[in-house]
Amino acid sequence: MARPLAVHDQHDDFADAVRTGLAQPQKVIPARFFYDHAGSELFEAITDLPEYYPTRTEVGILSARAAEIAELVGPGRAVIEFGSGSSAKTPLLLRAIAPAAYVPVDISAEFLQQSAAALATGFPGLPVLPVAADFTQPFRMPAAIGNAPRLGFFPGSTLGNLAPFAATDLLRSFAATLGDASWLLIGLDIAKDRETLEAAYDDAQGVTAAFNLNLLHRINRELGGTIAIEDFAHRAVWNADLGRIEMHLVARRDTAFDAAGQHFTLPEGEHIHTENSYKWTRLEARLLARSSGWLPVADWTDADGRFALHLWRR
Ligand code: AVI
Repeated sequence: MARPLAVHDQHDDFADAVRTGLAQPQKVIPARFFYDHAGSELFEAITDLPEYYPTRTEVGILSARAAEIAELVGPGRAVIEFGSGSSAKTPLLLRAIAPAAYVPVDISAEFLQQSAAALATGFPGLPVLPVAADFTQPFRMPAAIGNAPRLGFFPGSTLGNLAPFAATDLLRSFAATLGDASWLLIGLDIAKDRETLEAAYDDAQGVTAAFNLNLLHRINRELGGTIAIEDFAHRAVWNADLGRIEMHLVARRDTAFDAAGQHFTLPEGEHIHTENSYKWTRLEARLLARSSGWLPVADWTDADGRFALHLWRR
């Protein structure tokens, strides 16, 4: 089960974020709070939806291009995955590139142990060296990887859930953590037509709606919230000017509730902004690399040009 950007997820942090975010003129709750247990399971279900093309498209690109990627990066690399891999993507990469070691990095030690153990059984002889750390901050590599050259792996367009300035900060931090002569393989979703994008974030079965509304359930469960969930509706909209899908929770009628020790009122139509998911053209992705200390080496898309896998180096 993936937990994208599930950092700083302590209770106090959530309470503070709700108190601060709901007091702002444009109400906001950061997307990292989606990923409690229920939210992580809903995200897993999203990745299988017919409308949510990124996951299966990225897997397709990786399986078609794994040999080419292996040829470019060469054997004997330590693969550092930002977020612990549990998807089909990690084994595809590891099988192709003959790595010296695999280092999954995740904030949750428990989650990390489980996914590292599951992966290790499929790769006997490969040193699997999990690191429990917040990968949005520089962290120290396990000494056991020695001088093996490093390849960072950051699939899933997870970078898209960060504002552009935070995305460049994170990519710079990856560069510092991975060091000189390192490479980065990163999956980034591509900007495309409104219809495809909005369907991907507002599916017919309502799984993405449940994922978004789970934030309100989480406030009720964890922060003594009294939110009438049925007073809110899920909305996903493509903001073409900013190149991002936005998710909101919109008040369907005038509503009021207590949460995290405060009282909040929302008139009908007021909305809480819960997620941005940035999408990039090829040129934007290359500029993003250059502005954060990386050199674009190669990139691949699927036949419909929906999703891209980029290979960068220092
Ligand atoms: C985790 N992240 C890359 C997903 C995305 O597409 O932005 C989260 C998501 N939100 C709604 N659907 C999926």
